[in-house]
Amino acid sequence: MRKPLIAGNWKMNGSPELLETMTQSLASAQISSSVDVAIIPPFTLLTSAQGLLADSPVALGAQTLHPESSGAYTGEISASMLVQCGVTCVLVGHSERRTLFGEDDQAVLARVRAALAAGLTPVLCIGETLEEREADRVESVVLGQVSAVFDALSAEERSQLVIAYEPVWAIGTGRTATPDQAQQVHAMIRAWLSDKDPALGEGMRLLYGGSMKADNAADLLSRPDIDGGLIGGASLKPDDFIAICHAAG
Ligand code: 3PY
Repeated sequence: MRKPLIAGNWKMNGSPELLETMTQSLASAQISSSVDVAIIPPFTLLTSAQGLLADSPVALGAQTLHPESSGAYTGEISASMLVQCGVTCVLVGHSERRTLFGEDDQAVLARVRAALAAGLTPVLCIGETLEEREADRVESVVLGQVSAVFDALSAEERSQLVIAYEPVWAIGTGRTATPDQAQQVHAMIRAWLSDKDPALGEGMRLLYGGSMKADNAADLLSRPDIDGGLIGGASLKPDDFIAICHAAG
């Protein structure tokens, strides 16, 4: 039985005030213990979040990391620095990192390795563009992104990951994949993983991301291969984010 995970990716948004409101709202929301919840604010809020979440089951995540452990990398943050801030999971390969910051599969793999070495859970983000979907290339693109990472890892390392399928055409656009479209891709990813190792396929949490909102979460989360959500805009609104967490419980 896979435990659902609802993770809120704040991107380059948020403030100390939002962090305080969000953590207080989550604390009083009585979210079922059968759901894992994480918030992923920008780097500048991690230390405050660590303090505010000290006695909370809500986990703290980061949006990216640099693959090196230290050195002359102006503006970058290493895995061990994230650990010092109480971070336990980190997004790797979000489509905005891939398209806006040129992170290719090798760069993504290097970050996954750095996260694993520091004991962080990498949340590997994958997904096709609209052009790729229309060219009937969903399977080759998505499985290409998965295999670029999974084929390079040991069985033990693979089992530490979470995958987030985020069709690029549904990110920040208000468009959402239909539950059937999302389930179809999730099932395909799980089949690929199961083919490698049945226990890997059975245990891997596959999150859906791309405009998951309070009003479509229950439908998406009811599908057998959708094990949670990576939430964009709705994760900045405490009531909406909490409604999604309840829909997963
Ligand atoms: C979105 O839903 O917009 C996301 O990119 C979540 O990561």
